[in-house]
Amino acid sequence: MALKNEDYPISVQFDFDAGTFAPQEKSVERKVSDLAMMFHDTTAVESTVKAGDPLVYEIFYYGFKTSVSDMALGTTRIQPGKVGDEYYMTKGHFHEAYDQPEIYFCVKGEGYLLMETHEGEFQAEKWTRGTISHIPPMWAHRVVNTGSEPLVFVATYHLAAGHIYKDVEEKGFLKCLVEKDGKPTFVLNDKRK
Ligand code: M6P
Ligand code: ZN
Repeated sequence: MALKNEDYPISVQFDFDAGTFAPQEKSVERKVSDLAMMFHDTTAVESTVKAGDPLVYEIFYYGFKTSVSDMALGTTRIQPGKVGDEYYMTKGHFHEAYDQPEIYFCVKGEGYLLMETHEGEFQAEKWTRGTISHIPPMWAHRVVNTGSEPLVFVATYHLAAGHIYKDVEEKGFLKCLVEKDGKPTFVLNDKRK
């Protein structure tokens, strides 16, 4: 089969200090207002948005699409911070394709990877620099930054996986991470009580 331009090997360069890589295809920013329905304290959401709507996280993408494959790279940089007592986190999503897994690699910072199935199985993985987690198909996934510096993780997945946000927007994850007595603490999500 004749090779097309996109079928040749390609590399990008990761910057461990910045938590980004170059070249990039695109990037997306999410602020507190983009995550308004995700945090449990709606009054704190309102006042944080009014006070300047800070950046929560950025995603940098590269899709290594070839004529026969669709491996993709995403790097996410979550700022340290809280809305009320709840730590900054990603929206979290299920994959559209039921048979698609993903690998997350924590390269900077500390926090938790929360995962949950439609059947209500919940699992949280403690993350420090160097933790690599496999997210099996059919588990929703969200990352929470409980540290005092940016949390950066690298994701690899197939573009065919797709994202479904609806379930997480409506019900959240079974547990939230809030600061209690200065420590990250799991509490049951109000929407599930
Ligand atoms: C990773 C990948 C992306 C995802 C991003 C942020 O980089 O899983 O597919 O978009 O994290 O997560 P979310 O889409 O839940 O905001
Ligand atoms: Zn995913």
